[in-house]
Amino acid sequence: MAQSTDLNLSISTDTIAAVSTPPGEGGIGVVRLTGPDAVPLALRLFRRADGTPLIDPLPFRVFHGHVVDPADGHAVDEVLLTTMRAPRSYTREDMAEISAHGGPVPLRAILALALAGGARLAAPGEFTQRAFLNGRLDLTQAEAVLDIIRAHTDAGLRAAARTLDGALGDRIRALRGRLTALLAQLEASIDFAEDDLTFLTAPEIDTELAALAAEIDALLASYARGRVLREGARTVIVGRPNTGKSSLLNALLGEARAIVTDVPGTTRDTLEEQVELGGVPVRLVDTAGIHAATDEVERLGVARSRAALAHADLTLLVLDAAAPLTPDDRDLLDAVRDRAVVIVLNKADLPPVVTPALLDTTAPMVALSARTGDGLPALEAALRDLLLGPAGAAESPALSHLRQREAADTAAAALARARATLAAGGTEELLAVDLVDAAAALGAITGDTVREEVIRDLFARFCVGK
Ligand SMILES: Nc1nc2c(ncn2[C@@H]2O[C@H](COP(=O)(O)OP(=O)(O)OP(=O)(O)O)[C@@H](O)[C@H]2O)c(=O)[nH]1
Ligand SMILES: [Mg+2]
Repeated sequence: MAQSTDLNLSISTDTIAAVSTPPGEGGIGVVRLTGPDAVPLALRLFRRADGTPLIDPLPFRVFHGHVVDPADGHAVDEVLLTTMRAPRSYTREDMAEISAHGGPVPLRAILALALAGGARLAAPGEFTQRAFLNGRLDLTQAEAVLDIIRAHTDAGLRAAARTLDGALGDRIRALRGRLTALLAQLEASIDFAEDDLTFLTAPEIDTELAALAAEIDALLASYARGRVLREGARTVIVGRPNTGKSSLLNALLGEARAIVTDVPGTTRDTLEEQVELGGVPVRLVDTAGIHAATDEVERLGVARSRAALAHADLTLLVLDAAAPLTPDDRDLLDAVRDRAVVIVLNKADLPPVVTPALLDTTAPMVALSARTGDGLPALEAALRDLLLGPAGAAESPALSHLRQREAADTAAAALARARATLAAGGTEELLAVDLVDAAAALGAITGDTVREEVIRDLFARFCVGK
């Protein structure tokens, strides 16, 4: 559970209301209220099924009845009302939730009555912002709420759920705690320098700094995985003409999306589709075969293929394993040498001509047949390993937002400065400055030491009602 923040943010204590379910039609829709007047306000709008008002309801119970317009006593909709008492609610304030029929008109009418009754319309993300300001969630958990709502795949959902559970925040706070302990030691050695006491030696301090730096590096390395799970990986299929790129796209999609013919140069423009491969959300891009093009349309297509290649998180280089390598194949093998790439030896249903031994590369290779589907699971496994790291790593908490990575970068830089200061025989005071910077940067990730604008920007990305 998150610690309460030591920020001096102005906590608004008025009562706010919003429709918390998405616009459009649904079986139910929810109007949510939070703040000191949330429960009495909801009660003023509510009549039980037998027509009597509800007075002093038991919290955490659901009541059946109607929302009525206090002005004329007319029933607006048949609803369920739930009341919650602080601090045992999402915001840690008193809350009321009115579950009505999920149409825009009844929900708007109920919201209008709540606003007329004294509530203010909630700003985007204001419910979650209150949960943060009241210490129920840290910033990594607030961001995980968004990641859960926007998850593309089950694996992405699991990662976000672990962060919401506090796994990332706990790890950051543990690191920050170690920095604080080190600082306390340094301060003691500054204060009691004249006494004959022994404190940590420079090598001991450096060992701890190196260990902390390694942990932060591991967190930084987790960002690639966290981002891919959250946003998906842009995966570009390249190769010379006719190797079966479009056939591979179709096989991975499970539908005949791209035109496939035996004429080289069939695909003339890039084509993008979203799929899930091995639990990873993937944006697949099919491209025109790369070669020395002769006509103008082909030349433009090839230029687009090269541009797509430049912006790929991952490349699938498709070779025709049933035909000898051509100079175009060799050029492409060179072009992808330093990239995250899987070499696909396609047309494995035909007698092999190109074998792994012939290719001078350390990249992972998968032999498959886009025509029969043989070998596709091996390609999914190779993709998953490249994007998420070896199995198991996916279970440890990962940074998933650029904001978090930038703060971790700042912390890593401060630690590197601290180690340089130590190596140069700098004073404890100088060392302490760097350690304070590193601790503050880590605190920014969880929201313990973050600036008010950052918090405002972050919650502005939420919708109203969250
Ligand atoms: N036997 C066999 N033929 C395949 C396989 N994959 C693709 N082909 C054939 O290879 C030819 C070219 O396939 P495409 O998928 O259009 O190849 P491409 O790389 O997209 O070609 P361009 O768009 O022209 O660059 C077609 O005749 C396919 O049927 C495979 O696994 N086995
Ligand atoms: Mg094609």
